[in-house]
Amino acid sequence: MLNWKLTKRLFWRACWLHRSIVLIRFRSLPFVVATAILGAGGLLVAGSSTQPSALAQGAGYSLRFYGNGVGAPDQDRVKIRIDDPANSLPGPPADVGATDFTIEFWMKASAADNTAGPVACGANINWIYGNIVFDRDRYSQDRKFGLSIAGGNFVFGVTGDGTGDRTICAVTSVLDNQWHHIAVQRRLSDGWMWLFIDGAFQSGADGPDGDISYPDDGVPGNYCGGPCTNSDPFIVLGAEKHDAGAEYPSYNGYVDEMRLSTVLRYPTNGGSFTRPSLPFTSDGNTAALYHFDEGPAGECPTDTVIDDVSGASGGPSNGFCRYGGSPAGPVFTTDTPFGNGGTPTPTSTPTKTPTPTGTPTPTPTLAVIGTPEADPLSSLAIVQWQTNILADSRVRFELSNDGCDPPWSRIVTHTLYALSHSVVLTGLQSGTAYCYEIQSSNGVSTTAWIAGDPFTTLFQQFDVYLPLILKAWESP
Ligand SMILES: [Ca+2]
Ligand SMILES: [Ca+2]
Ligand SMILES: [Ca+2]
Ligand SMILES: [Ca+2]
Repeated sequence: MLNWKLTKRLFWRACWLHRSIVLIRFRSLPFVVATAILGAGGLLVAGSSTQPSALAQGAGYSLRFYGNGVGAPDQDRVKIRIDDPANSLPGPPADVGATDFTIEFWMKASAADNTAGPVACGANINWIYGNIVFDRDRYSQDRKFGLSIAGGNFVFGVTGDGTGDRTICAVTSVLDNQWHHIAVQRRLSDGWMWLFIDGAFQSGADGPDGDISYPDDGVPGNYCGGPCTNSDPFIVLGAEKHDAGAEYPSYNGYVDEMRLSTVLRYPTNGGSFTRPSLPFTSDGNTAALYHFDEGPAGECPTDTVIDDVSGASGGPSNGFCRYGGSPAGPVFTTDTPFGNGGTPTPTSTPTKTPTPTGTPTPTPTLAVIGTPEADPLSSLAIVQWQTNILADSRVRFELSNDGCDPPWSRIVTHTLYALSHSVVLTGLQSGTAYCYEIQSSNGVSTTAWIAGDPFTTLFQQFDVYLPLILKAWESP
């Protein structure tokens, strides 16, 4: 009798454990799946708007860089001055970072031409190891940021003013030789960063706080065979600005339609938006706007002006070409995202931008669906819940079972955004009742602490399965 009971219990336990393992394996995917769902949702909303009208603007030009980088120092790039080291006057409007900002542009490139391997994102400056597209670095100084492509994915990095570093990584490869819309935005108040590919939300993180604009009284460091006065106080497109070495590769591909804005143009709640289908226009929140339509096709000789047509007060923040390398770049080309008389690129269903200023698609308020549940073992428990939109995960609980009220002695946080949330509580005592509360937050709102169904840990642990579960949980 005892044996039968034990066998039966083991059987159900084994079933439960297998269920957990399967669930966990699937849960390594939900970020991508959720992004796709949200992206599809955004498309549906957009699909209910009007059909795309004939594109008014001519095809124009884009700029093609060749990624010469350190092989052609201070060449094969566009430079936009954002500060004059000789005085302490404010820089032109393209010197964003003292307010919220959005940086967006179109790009097209191949994997064969951009071979930087993937980087680990997190509290680091690893964006400098990708093929650098947009470089607002400062050599060994704070208040800097930039965008590169590492392992096929865009990487956005920010360093605060003594507040640390953060890089976030996209999950959708862009190196397929098709045009893609890239957008990043950063909130001044708390340093939150967001990254979007073709309107689809990729990742977000609580980045370093504070003003990251180029300091008006900034003094370039003496790291560039002399002071970095020819690189630090510029935005550089298409190259690693300092030519610091082959380990910091440069972007080899096309860029068109770049807009810098002093607001957050896109969703801040993990939602997505319909990618623009027309060249950008300027409005009161536009700091700089480059169509790269100067032309004609062919070389962009050194000192050719790249016009900022934003009309922003204090501007224009014009750039200029630095031509050279082998093959020599940059060159103007007629290959543009809205080229061929206005035929949109074939990579997605053409949809009209929600409004000319790119107002984000409306998204719902963050909420927890249903009641959180816990699956206990003897020394750990898996707490699970759902949210209606992507958000992070947090559980607080009491390690010794002295009640269900604050203060709570333990808190576990998962920063990766998800719709299905699972958090493992460890260090529990067997055969003990526990209470816990959960919370999710997405950078725009935070749910209340919500009490989940209490649980009692088991008396017996099944060690043979536990390493599998724990191992599965360790991989994000
Ligand atoms: Ca200055
Ligand atoms: Ca922060
Ligand atoms: Ca400045
Ligand atoms: Ca253009």
